[in-house]
Amino acid sequence: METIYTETHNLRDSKTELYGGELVEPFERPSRVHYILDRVREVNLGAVSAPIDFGLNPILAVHDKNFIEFLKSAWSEWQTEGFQGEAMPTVWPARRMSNHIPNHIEGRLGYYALACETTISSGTWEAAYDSAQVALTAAQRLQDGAHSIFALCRPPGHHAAKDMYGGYCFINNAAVAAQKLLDDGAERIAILDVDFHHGNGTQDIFYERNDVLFISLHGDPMNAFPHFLGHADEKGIGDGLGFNSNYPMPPNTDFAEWRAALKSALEDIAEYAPDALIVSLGVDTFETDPISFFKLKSDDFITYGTDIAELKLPTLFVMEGGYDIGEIGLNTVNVLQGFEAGT
Ligand code: 7XA
Ligand code: ZN
Repeated sequence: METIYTETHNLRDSKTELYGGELVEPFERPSRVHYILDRVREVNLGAVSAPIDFGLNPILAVHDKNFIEFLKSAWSEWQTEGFQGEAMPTVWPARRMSNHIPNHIEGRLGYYALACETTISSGTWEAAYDSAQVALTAAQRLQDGAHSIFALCRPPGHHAAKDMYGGYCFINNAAVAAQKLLDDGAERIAILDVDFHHGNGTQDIFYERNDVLFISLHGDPMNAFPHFLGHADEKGIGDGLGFNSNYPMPPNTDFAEWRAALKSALEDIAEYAPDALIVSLGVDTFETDPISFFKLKSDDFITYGTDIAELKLPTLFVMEGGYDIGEIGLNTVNVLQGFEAGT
């Protein structure tokens, strides 16, 4: 399986994350991807190739133009104010407040952020833009006939909504890739999100549409980030009704329980008969992930990769989360090798 990768992700190297009331070194850091790439090379998974630049239009096909303009300029606007730390929101349009988009960067950060752990700093926009290009290039490879492809995206994307960032995400790489496949002729795309966290951004983007089936397996939002989306009763609206499925699961969920949800999701995907499958691949379901509460073991990642291969669909894996950095390479590549073994 080919991997699409660019070292531009290193530009996303923020120094702070608000966690437990402290500013700590971010869990989402460049070394995550270095370990994954090391493992890709160690097992000779396949070629590692640079992305093509598809420009801004495919990003604007799923994101609000003003939001993208904000992401581009937020860091320089923040610096212009003379602030010394990294850019983070401190105020939100909470219940019964106005929805005017403020001029001041402090207000616009609150308007466009869904959470405040994720700072914006030097190089954030450039890395996020290239991460989307990695996903777009991977989508192009599927269109060119590849059966499977790995988009080693960083920063991740599945929390980024049409006009919101947060949860370490800025541009929704999986959504951008799905939209490209549709715009280039596909009729139906399925997105299976196996990251520990609910893919609220992907759900938001496609919630009223029936050309993308979105299914997410994740920690119950009653107990896990993003807390305000990801419940089982969120089924889509309008044309999208019936094309959104959530499988929230409780603390300490083990592989048997998780796999039962996966099997149900795979049946729904098979019935939908998409032209291609996009897997939002986060390995923060691992038993020792520092910010998650599922109990998958390293071998389980091989098993479920093989389960996904049974769909026999052209499949694009898009990297999302995973923070046990010592094991992130093994667990991620286990999924890809499991998939190849089942192909
Ligand atoms: O898939 N999403 C992630 O892995 C990031 C979740 C961010 C959680 C922040 C909670 N303080
Ligand atoms: Zn996650």
